[in-house]
Amino acid sequence: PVKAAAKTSTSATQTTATVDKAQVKAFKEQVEKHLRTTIGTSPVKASKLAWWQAVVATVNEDIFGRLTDTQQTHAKNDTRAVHYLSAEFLMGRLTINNLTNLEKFDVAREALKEFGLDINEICEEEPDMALGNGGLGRLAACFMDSLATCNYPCVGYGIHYENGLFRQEIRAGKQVERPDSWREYGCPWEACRPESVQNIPLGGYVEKQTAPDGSQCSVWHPSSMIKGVPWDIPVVGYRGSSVAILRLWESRSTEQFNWDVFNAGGYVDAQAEKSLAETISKVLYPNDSTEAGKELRLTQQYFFCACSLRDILRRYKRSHHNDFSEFAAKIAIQLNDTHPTIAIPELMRLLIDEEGLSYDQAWDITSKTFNYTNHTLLPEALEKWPVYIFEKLLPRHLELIYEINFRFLNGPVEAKWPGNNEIKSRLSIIEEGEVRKVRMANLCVITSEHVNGVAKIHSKLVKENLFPDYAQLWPNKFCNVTNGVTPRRWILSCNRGLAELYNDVAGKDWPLDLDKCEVLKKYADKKEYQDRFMKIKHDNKVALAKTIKELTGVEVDPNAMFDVQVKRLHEYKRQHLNLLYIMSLYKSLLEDPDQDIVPQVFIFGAKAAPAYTLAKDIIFAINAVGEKINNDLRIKGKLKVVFLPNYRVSLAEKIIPAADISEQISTAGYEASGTSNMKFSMNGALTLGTMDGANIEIVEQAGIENNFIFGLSVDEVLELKPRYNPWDYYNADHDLKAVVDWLDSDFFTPGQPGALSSIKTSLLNNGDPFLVLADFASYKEAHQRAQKLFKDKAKWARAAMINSATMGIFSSDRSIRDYAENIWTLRSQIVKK
Ligand code: NBY
Repeated sequence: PVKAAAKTSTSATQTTATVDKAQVKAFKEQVEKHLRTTIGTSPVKASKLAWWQAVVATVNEDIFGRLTDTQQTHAKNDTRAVHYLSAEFLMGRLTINNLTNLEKFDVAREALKEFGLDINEICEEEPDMALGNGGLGRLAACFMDSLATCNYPCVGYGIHYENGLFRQEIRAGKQVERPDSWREYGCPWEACRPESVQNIPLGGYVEKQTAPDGSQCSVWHPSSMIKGVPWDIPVVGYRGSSVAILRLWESRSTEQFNWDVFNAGGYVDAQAEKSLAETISKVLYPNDSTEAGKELRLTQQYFFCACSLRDILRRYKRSHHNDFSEFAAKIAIQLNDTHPTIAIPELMRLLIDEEGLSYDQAWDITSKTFNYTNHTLLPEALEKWPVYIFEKLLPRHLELIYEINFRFLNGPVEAKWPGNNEIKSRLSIIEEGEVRKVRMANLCVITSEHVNGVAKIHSKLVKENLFPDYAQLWPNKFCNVTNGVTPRRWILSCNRGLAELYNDVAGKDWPLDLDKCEVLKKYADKKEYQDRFMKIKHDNKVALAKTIKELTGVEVDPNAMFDVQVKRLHEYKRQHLNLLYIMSLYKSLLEDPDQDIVPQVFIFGAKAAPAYTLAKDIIFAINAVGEKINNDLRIKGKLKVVFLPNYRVSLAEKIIPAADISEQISTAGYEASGTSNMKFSMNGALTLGTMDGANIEIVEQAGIENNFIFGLSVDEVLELKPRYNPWDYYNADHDLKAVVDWLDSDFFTPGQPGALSSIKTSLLNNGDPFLVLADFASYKEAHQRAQKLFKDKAKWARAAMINSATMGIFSSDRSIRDYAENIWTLRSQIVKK
């Protein structure tokens, strides 16, 4: 049924779809109306920013109408809903996505063209909403898109950070952090909802009172109040199905905030005090593993959880008054990692102290309401808060945590392991020691109905290695939900050429059912389709080459193999393994410049946590090595290395569609899932990776023969780790030794000997904790396989097409349906127009 494939020569951003003239005219009129009456300018003098704002205002007209429909449907049916609590939502830009989901992108493009404007240029005006660090935050954003698309009643709750993740500049090869103020000129997508403001108590002390019947009760006397102001960001589902709400809380001071200072005539002092309350939502912590015991961080977590729970309770009580018997039937709460754990004792407190329920009633409800998703096995990344911080900020919550712990240890634990104090101390929420600590993950596991990991291997390790005792107690609590990504953003919006190919071979519904893309497999051996597929890739590479030139000044050849590693910088993700390989390739080219190798461009993007010194050293090393290689005429441009500054969602949308190779090279057992691995594969990159996280499931779908798998397995890592000696590998491998030693010279950093030595030190003297040297030889060999296949254009195209075609299960719609069916028992609701 498919027409000749090669005839449509589509560029990365152009589609050939015919666009309805009347719709274009209407869109144009609306944009012009908003330009004049909402923005207060006119077509002749409007800036690009003003045009963008007018486009958003136009789109919002559609969205807000559908939002009202959605909310009325849910209210009328009194539906069960899920509440996704996450300290991070990495939304990126919304314009192109919302246009795409409303099926208005082509209309908007044509309308703007008639004004003499390029839609992509106009949309470049939009700042990224970078309210997250990495995978965890982006997962939450993809889930919002899928929840809306699949019509599940839901609310996403998070923090309205004034400053998102820092903007990264590279100066003299080094990372410099700059503040990110994403709403400096206002964010036209968000709506403030003053009618839903909350007041949140904090600090103070707990008073013990004896009730008339002789029972003891606790009365919390907080020392201050913080105001929580909600900002709503509507998330529209594909084809406008339903509109989900992302509600982000901003902190403000209240009059109660240090009222005493104010009354004493300290007007100016009180104004200064104000800033303390307003600090709470000021900035996103830029750490993507753990954040060590910072008081402000716990305050942030508590603040947004307390606001969200009051919001949930308020809405529940509107239809059920003070009858809480239906609460757990109507409300599901998902904890995105342990960051919102404080919601557990807060719900207990609200039910007992504010609503007058008994402890048992409150526990019955709470333990049926919460579920917990784990995203990491790194022991240092499991959140633990010193008890003294709790005493100071949340004394009543600490009391409730002790009570939960007491009942747990003396109930289920004592019943299963009578008199076993060793197990009790392992399972306790409280860690004893010089500084007593609250283990947030233990509180989550004890309270939650379900605990899930984010890829099959990860969920197995969560159950067997991280929480083995809990798994003995409650084997059915533990489950898996493999991550996914939204195909609307990660194919349809960012790779229009590929989207059109899928429209042609799979029909237009594939963005709602990604399994449909599998038909492309049937064409994987047909030259005309291979050519079309590779033409799309080539066009995307041409576009990326232009971006690379603009951002770094480096010229790269779109015919070279684009080898990409973009993700947070972490030792376990092993960007330095990639770097060692590049150095060895460079070395062999210097030894034999006429060698027939595939020209390659190595592309990096990565932010390092500002206090993570070694991570920053690795960024510097990549830039130093790149500088040398890119300017070395002897190698005749066969090798280029570029580090793209300020990696973020909008840059990912340009990079991923242009990749040939996707580097997913974490030490096996350390990457919980990975999600960019899925995006790359969907867009036709081949994975060069370890058997870790979701890589395992990706090659299960796409075939191990269509990817380049290398390195130690999870079991082999666990076996080798205790007896690992990096020197054995260093001494046994000439090439490895040479490149590691190269780091110690001043070859890449003239005049600064030792500038790259910290990497060598970590690999040899600090024990190489992530087994970089152990995997080096195998990694090199995988690269050789990749080069060999790249030379065979037909075989490469076939493998790329099979990768793209078989990623159906990695749609976040599938993940969300898994959660809805197995964890939330949530039914979708068709929204009436
Ligand atoms: O979550 C990531 C995992 O590393 C990745 O394998 C997985 O695919 C993804 C989604 O499940 N984890 C992650 O991104 N974590 C963070 O960003 C993060 C942020 C803050 C803190 C800890 C972790 N914190 O303690 O503040």
